[in-house]
Amino acid sequence: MRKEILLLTFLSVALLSCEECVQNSKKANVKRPNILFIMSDDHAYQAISAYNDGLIPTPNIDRLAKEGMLFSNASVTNSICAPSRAVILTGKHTHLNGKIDNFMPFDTTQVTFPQLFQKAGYQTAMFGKLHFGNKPKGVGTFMILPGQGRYLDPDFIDTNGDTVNIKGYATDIITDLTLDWLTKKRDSSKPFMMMYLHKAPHRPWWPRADKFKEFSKKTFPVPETLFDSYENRGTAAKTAKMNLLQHMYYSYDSKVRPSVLKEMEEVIPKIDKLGTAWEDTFDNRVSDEQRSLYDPILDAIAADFKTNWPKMTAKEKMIWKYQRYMQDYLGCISSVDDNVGRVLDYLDENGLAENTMVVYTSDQGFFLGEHGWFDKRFVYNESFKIPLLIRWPNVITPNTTENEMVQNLDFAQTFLEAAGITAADDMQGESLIPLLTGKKEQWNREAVYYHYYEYPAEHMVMRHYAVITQNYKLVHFYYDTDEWELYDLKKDSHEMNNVYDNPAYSETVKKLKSKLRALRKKYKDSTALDNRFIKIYREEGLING
Ligand code: SGN
Ligand code: CA
Repeated sequence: MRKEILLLTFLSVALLSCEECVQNSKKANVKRPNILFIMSDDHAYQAISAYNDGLIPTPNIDRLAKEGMLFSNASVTNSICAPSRAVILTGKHTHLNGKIDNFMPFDTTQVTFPQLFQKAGYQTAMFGKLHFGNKPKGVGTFMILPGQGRYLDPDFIDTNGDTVNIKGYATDIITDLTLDWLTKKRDSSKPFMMMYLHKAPHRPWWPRADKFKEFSKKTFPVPETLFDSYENRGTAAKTAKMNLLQHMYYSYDSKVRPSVLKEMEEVIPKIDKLGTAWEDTFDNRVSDEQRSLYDPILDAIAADFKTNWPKMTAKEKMIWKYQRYMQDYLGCISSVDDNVGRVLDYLDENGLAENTMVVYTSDQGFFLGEHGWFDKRFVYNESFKIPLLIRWPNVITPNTTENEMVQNLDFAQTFLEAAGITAADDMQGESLIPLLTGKKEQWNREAVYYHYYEYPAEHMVMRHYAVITQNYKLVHFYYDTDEWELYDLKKDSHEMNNVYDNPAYSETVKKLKSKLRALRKKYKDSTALDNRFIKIYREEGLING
């Protein structure tokens, strides 16, 4: 197989510069693989049955694990949406591609991997959520959601820059667009690189009406750390604003109608001041027909809330919010899984499965009640780790699990090598091809690097960078604090005990600090850069003080 890949590499490098070679390769019938990159927004690995069978069956996504490889230790370099997407596209850490957070502009002079695919003769397309810029480079056809996008009757921006409104449910529509392109626009004489990018299951977690009904009747197991009181941790965990009980909105998130909250003003803490959010994401978006499907479930939630909420203990309230959260979040995922199934079936039925590398991942992890939280941002496992499943028939041994530490930073170089295209010199990841092809001896990564910036901002997760190995996680929180945390991952898998100050770990701290310094140097990150970004934040008025 390695030989074939080398051959592909040789041919494709030649393809970049030589039209004659294009003809020759056609004659030689060398088939470069198609790449189908499927990414959902905020899909926690805990909510994929191939990773955890306790929350929801995802038989279609699981097919990729059965027929390919599941990565148990895949992670992001910065657990937030647009930065993750910029890392994936450029193969560079956020401090180099400029997209350190959801606000900072992406440096559009950066080379992205779709540009390299397009140059090498691939047909490229993108459907769904990108979350920054409305004109992705190197993408022949696209229909992307503006910004975060909507679940119901969403708008899309097309390749001409026009805004098009499409009636229906976002997850279904994004799939329809993908299948329509594969059926009608695909040029079968060329390989394709398709990015199929779901908005679901991002907040505010609106499932399609039938799934809303189905999932609102379910009860889910409560995570062990739901009632975390953040002892033995530093300031960051204590001050983050993403606790289900304290920071989740009753209407916007838990779907209690605003009118009900108004009636109950005396018993509800005033955290539901989200302006017109309910109207913008639901009330003003649904047709009368859709509303009639949602109404009975909203009525049932309202009745339950009115009767029971005032009588509940704090613990019961937390569990109520958790169940409502899981019902909607997992209802959204159920649609994602169905639709992934539609696309996989299409590949099968049209003879495309064999020569297509299919990747399923998420732009970051997500807390599903662990530590009492929703959202992400922290380097703690649920937010740092991502699902990653890759199927590539005849290359990857089916039903294999890979435990090596890999990152979204590695995707660009992996896809490029699979297609035999030379990566840009300054890409910072490593191709996963040795792991996919069973050549583990060519892989020797001992640690990965993480850096989160978006603070002060929504959810108030402090700035931090970290080094992560298979056994330990050393984290430095900075900016308006200077605190270190160390987790012994083998003994403390839930990351509940910061052992940084425990003398038994002083040698470990020393070694990890030296690793961290080396990684910051290797990836060209530095305190000078940290300060530069803080200065820009201040100048742009994003930070007060
Ligand atoms: C929105 C959400 C946040 C979420 C960010 C970033 N709030 O602002 O809860 O952390 O997106 O998410 S909402 O009230 O607008 O729903 S990201 O995945 O796009 O980075
Ligand atoms: Ca996201």
